[in-house]
Amino acid sequence: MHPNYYVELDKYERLINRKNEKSKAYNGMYDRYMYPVLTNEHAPIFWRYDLDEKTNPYFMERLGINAVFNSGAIELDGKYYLVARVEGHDRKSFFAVAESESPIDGFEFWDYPVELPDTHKEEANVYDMRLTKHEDGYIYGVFCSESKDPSNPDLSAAVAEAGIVRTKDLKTWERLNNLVTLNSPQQRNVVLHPEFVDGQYMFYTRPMDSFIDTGSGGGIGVGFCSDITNAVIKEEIITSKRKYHTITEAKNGAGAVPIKTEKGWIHIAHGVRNTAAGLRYVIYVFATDLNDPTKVIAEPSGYYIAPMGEERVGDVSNVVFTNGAIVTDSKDVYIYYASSDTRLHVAATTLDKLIDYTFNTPSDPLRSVDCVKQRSELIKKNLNIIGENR
Ligand code: M1P
Repeated sequence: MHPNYYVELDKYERLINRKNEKSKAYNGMYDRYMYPVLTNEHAPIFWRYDLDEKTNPYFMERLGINAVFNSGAIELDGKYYLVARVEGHDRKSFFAVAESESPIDGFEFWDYPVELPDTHKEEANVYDMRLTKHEDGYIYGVFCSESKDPSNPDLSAAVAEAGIVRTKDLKTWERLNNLVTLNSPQQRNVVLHPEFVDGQYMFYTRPMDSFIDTGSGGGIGVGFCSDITNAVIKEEIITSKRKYHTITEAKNGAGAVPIKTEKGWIHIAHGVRNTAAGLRYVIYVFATDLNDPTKVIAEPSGYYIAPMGEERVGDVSNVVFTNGAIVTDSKDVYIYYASSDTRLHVAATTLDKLIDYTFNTPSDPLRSVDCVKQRSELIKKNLNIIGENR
């Protein structure tokens, strides 16, 4: 064993054992935590270094980890599990399970990353798994399966599809056929709804004309299929539409698996707009009807989480993105969100607060003049309250 191993191990153990603390930033909607729950430094040393002094005399990192971010999340038997997107120095992403007794800190990766069955030989990259505990008894992982576009000579032309795996224990994964959407050439940010709808599996989709641009894809859609092992969606119905001059103008996409509440399904999704400095990704919330999950019944104005402070900078700056949240039996909600495609954070709230935010925050009036009216009404009401309390 190389002696430097113990130096690095000490740093790693201090990182894993560091207690997280609530950040002082306040908005009443959720608490941010000061430290990321997963970073590239959370990758075990034995994933990165060859510990053998003979073959690695200088104790060099041989297979470095560049980033750990967008993570599916699930609670099983009182423990918290994150299935994170881990990206090597070689740019390829893979999935790895990190486990903790606590939702806010102490996450440690299992010894080995997830070894997906190699059934899709054209696939070059996989990322952003959403974990759905489905009422059929399986835990499904739906993720982006990315391949080189064989019909386009451009070296960076790629095709994004939704890959599907299922498991009961996060250890053994059965790979199913990739989702087929007959009317959309590409898909990313696909999420499986946890319940059957009229006896069918329901997916949230995000139709796209090409790898980056949604183009004619109008927003987050839903589609149905009866056979999950050979999932084919014939028709997508667009539910949360992209809108001009809002946080979703350029793109949006489903995030965490929707949360069932007595008032509706709450979705924690992402919206993208273009700026002179490039795309800006924020997290937003909307709700759909319990009896008709294709119908949006509430959509608070603007963003729920935007990149803040150090979160603003990373490999893809000005991005926050979520693909996992956990609701505990005591109705606490933990939202795992990544910043700038680099590291993973947690924000904590309660189901009551999330419901209040979703159903009592005003919606976007879409025009400055109406936004001023909306704000002036709030100011007037508040000035009266302040006056009464003088
Ligand atoms: O780089 C920001 C995000 O970009 C993609 O999201 P979307 O498909 O909405 O553009 C995803 O690749 C995601 O992984 C990434 O965080």
